[in-house]
Amino acid sequence: MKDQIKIVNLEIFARHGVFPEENRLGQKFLVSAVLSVDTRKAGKADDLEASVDYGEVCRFMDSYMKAHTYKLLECAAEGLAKELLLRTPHLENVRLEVKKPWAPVGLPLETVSVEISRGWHTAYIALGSNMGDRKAYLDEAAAALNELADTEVIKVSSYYETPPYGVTDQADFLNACLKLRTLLTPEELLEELHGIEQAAGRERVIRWGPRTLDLDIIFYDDLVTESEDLCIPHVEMHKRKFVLEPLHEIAPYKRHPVYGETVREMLVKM
Ligand code: A4P
Ligand code: MG
Repeated sequence: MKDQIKIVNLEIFARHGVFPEENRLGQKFLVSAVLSVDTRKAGKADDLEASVDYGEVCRFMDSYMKAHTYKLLECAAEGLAKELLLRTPHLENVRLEVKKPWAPVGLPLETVSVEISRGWHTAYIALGSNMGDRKAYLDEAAAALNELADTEVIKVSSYYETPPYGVTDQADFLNACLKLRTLLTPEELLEELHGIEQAAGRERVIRWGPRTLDLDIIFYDDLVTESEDLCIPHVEMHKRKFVLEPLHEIAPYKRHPVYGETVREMLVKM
């Protein structure tokens, strides 16, 4: 189990609710948080800087809950979790419960609440371009990903000149991989990738054909998922030197969650 810092039933007077009276008069909310933080360093050095200051977290939760007026507890919890993750160093995950003991239901209940768990995820993205100013497209894609509010680019590989794979009568590609951390779900991340491809003038004409910019999700944590729009890990990644080579530069020992092999092992087999 990860180390946890727990805050139980912080009492906050705020104005969330679907009824106008609730927004006007306000009522009591109780907020609990389980903060996943590696406390080992702080525990050995007795240094607050290496951990999360729960006093600061309490003060922020109090001010956030008071500064906004949402209809739904879901919305208060979602916004609070996101802001906590963005502003609190060392915080990896937060489980938040927002209780409303005076919920105007007209029946004698003890409390109603919404509980959510949110955290940082690590994803690897493959980048490719074989039209126009290829280097500029890759540079701009990395910058655009880093500019997303909930996403931070951590590592970018070198750029590799590669012969076309699949449809071979087209120009050479420039390929790269990057590592990012994000609060986005895989579906939300894919949507952002599509937006960045479109901003680069990407037109979907031929499958595997020439493109200004192609962005694929290779890994998302150790998630294994498939739907009509999204397959993670990327189905073809283990067959593609143009993915494995740059990926190996930034994550040689990352293990494929289905095949069980590291990136290095997959590359050696090519
Ligand atoms: N999709 C499903 N899973 C994913 C995922 N993990 N990441 C869906 C991203 N997208 C995923 O992709 C089609 C649809 O796949 C997406 O809308 C998404 O819903 P696309 O980018 O529109 O079409 P595509 O790129 O033409 O097809 P595909 O199969 O993604 O092609 P690849 O795999 O991207 O290959 N040779 C070299 N040397 N370097 C290259 O970069 N790239 C390709 C394209 C061919 N040959 C190449 C290179
Ligand atoms: Mg693609």
